[in-house]
Amino acid sequence: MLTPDRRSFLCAAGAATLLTAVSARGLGRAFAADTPSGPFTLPELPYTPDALEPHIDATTMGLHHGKHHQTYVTNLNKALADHGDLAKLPLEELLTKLDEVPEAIRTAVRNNGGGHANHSMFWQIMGPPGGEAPDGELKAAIDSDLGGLEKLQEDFNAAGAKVFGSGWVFVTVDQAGKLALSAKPNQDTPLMEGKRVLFGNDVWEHAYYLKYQNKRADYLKAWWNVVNWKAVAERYAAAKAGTLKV
Ligand code: MN3
Repeated sequence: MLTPDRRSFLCAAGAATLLTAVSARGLGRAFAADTPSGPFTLPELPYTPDALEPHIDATTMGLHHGKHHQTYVTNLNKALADHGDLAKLPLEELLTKLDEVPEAIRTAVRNNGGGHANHSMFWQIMGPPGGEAPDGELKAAIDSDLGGLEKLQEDFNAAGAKVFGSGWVFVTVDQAGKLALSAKPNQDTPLMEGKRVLFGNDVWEHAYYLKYQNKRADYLKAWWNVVNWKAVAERYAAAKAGTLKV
């Protein structure tokens, strides 16, 4: 047990540390001491929030990236704060080991880890409207595995419309380059089954409600205008090379 002197020394030392933290990093950071800043961090948007206008509005993008995605990152770090061994894993590996994650944090890791992975992919595969259509090996795979771009869009939009509540629609890719459609609820991802995601669309209301309200089908249709096929082709090549992450 601590002696009163020892205790007051520790209190004073603690206060001094706090004061140093306050002066060095600002008041907000000092009071956020129980919110770890890593190991996972919010990736920068690869374009400005208004770059996807008019199909996805700047306000939605700003909130979606800066608030929603940031919250997944923050809550994932919080869940893993006392689990250094798990916090060290790459995200795509952590998501394949959910059954090894302690039950007390498993749902938090599933929802927030999945959310972090899904959104990190999502920003990458979009870009300003008017980009190029798929070509080369990617186009060939879409033609042979998904019946061509038009059929893919039709099936993808139908799968997105069918998600009850919140979720995602994905096209997965294996190391042989084979493509498949996959819809998931909540923030689940094919990564949880050890698969790789080529691209996907977020059908949570937060992704479209400000502009499209209840008209999810209109959002699904318009979204194809901002798919960055060049980025998707890079992910396709990475999948075949075995280097594609989230
Ligand atoms: Mn989202």
